[in-house]
Amino acid sequence: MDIKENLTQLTNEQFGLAPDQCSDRQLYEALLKLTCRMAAERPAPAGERKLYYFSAEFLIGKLLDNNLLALGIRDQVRELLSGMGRDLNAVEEQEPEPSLGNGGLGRLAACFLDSIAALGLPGDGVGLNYHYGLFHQKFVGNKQTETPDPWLEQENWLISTGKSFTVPFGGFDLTAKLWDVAVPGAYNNYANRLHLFDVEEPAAPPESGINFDKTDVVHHLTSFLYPDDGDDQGRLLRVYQQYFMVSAGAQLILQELEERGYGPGELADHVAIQINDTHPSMVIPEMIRLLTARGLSMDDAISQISRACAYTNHTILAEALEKWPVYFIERVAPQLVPIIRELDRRAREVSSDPTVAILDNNGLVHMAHMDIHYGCSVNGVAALHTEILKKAELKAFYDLYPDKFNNKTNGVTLRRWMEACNPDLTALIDQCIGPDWRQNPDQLVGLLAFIDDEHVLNRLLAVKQSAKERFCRELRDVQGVELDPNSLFDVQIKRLHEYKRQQMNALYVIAKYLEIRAGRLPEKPITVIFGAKAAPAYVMAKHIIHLILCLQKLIENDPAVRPWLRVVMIENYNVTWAEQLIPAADISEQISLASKEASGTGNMKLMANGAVTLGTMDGANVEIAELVGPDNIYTFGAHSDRVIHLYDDKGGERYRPVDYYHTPKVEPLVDFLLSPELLGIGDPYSLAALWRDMKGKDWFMALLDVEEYIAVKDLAVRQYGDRKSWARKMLTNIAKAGYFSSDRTIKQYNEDIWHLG
Ligand code: 26V
Repeated sequence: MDIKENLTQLTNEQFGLAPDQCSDRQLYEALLKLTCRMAAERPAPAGERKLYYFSAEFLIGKLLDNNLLALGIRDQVRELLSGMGRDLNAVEEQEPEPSLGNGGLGRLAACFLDSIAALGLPGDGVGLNYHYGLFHQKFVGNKQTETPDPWLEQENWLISTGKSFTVPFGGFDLTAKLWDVAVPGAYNNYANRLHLFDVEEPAAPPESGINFDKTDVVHHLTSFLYPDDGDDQGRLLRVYQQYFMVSAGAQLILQELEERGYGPGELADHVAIQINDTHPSMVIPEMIRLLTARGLSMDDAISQISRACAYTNHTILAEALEKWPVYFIERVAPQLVPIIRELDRRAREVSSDPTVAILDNNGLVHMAHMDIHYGCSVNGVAALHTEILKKAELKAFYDLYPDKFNNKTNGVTLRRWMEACNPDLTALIDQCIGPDWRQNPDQLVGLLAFIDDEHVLNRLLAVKQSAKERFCRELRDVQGVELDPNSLFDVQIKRLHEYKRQQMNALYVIAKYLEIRAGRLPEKPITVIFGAKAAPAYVMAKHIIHLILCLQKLIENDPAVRPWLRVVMIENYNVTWAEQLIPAADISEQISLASKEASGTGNMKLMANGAVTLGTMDGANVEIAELVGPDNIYTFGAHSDRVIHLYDDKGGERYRPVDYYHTPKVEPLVDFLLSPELLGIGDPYSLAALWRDMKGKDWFMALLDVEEYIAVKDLAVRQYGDRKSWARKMLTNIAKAGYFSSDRTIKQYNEDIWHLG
């Protein structure tokens, strides 16, 4: 197909202009239409079984670049535009980012859709069409504020399907309209779909902030993505959202099954349903309801759904495991309650252990328990995480159903996280080992043949340097902050949560600040870069953001410290920022308290772009460490078994932060929160609250690991000075990143769970 002809036709039709007369915005709209059309015209992959990946979040990020790449026309379009003196990057900047996810879980779902399509497997996503996605973060007075982030412009990726389904809520029905986003597969001519359900009459944006009438379900059901952590309000709305998604999704599945010529009694032979965390768990009772309404017996309906469904667990944090009061479900979807009670009754026949019941004595429905009893597979997202599920969190279930448990270590799509976001690195790799690593990421190990090749090592350093310079320009233009691209870029980018321990990194900054003030300079200037959003109601997370922003300001205004140490927090960190920052990172901060980070996926993206991990033995860091070997990663901190022991109030020794606070090295760092320097900049109430918490509670044990953390980070900073040896570490990390391709992860899901044929 002739791209030039098509583009010309489109710009003529839309704007009455030739492409070279168009603005970047107009070119973006024309390219959007072109790629959307090309992708939508592609057929779906065939197969005996079709996967439906149910997820409350799909953090897809901008799509133009990704889709041009998958359609195989990216280079052509880039050349065409540059022939007209235009720059594809500038055109791509016009696209608003769809922020339909909070963080790791949502981005993983997006990577998975990309891989499912690239592997030519029949599999669609099912989710909700949030109008404002995750909030837009702005810093005002060194604090986070939140505003809505509308991404749905007139021109967007949604394809109107004309399909709709009636969702029967208690007391009223609501129509779920189906919109699709095409997901073209790289390396083939297929496309899958991301199905996003929406209400018929979405509400207008809120007047101010992100507050809205949470009781107006009819209009607001799809307004906002639920900010996962902490927000207690709107829990009922969340249940409405979940039932809306799964009821419409289950009806779509049955409609497609019928269109493919199969009856409801053949569901499991032709359908696989992946339940991404517990948000879509009500698909189980809902599908049972629909199957029995179509004539199946309860036994048969349960047998079908149990063979079709599989559940992925993404966290062991107790507060994140969903338990809905049965009266919520009574109100939202009363027709499910007798089914859930029956499922609970049958589960109690399998085991009399009350801890594995679905409905507990407090009237709470344990969503994960329903998934485990009535699904065919339970998986964790990294080897260590799955082991902890089996040995601790879900031990009673593992004893009951050992064969259901399996591990699927997460992965990321290297098409977006290397090829698209780091073209210079991609070109260097191509020159070294040829282009086939794209489809066989394990071939990246071929880079190890160049471990002593000075020319390649120097080029690798040059690629990193230019990514850092590019990032500095972007940050200056957008946020007005000037950084030194010759300093070491130490990067921690992820949601703000106490278990991820951004506060421990802040203590490192304080340690360096105090040393520099005392005349002891680091080997190399250091720039500590944070990107993080805090859930709007998560008070402690907001105190930590405040501390980091205060440190940023303190150091910016200190001419003695500023040349040696900088701190910057990126405003509104999102997928688009990640794509610019990850190629520029030298050190990848993965410092969660061991056992708490189920996997992490930023760790994988960063290593694939040549950042060296500084991390605890947590989540997928453990696998990274095994792959790259001790010379190519910096690990520290208490291991998960010790941490679990420290939490154990029966047999264990209870962790007491004061024991670690009262040491000559730690006390001055923590007390700096109440120093005149910081109190002069920040909110004394917020700083004092954080100080009190660190000393008295420190639930995620930052003080346990902080001394070792600082020592290891200092070592990394010193070793960074030996450029050749550092380049070897970078190369080794890139060479071993192939394992973390989500294509590998998806192949394993397919072989072990989905069997899409
Ligand atoms: C949810 C909540 C909800 C209520 C209060 C606290 C809390 C804390 C965390 C969460 C997140 C739950 C799910 C999640 O996003 N998990 C992430 O999934 C990623 C993909 O598997 C994985 O890489 C991350 O380690 C994991 O945190």
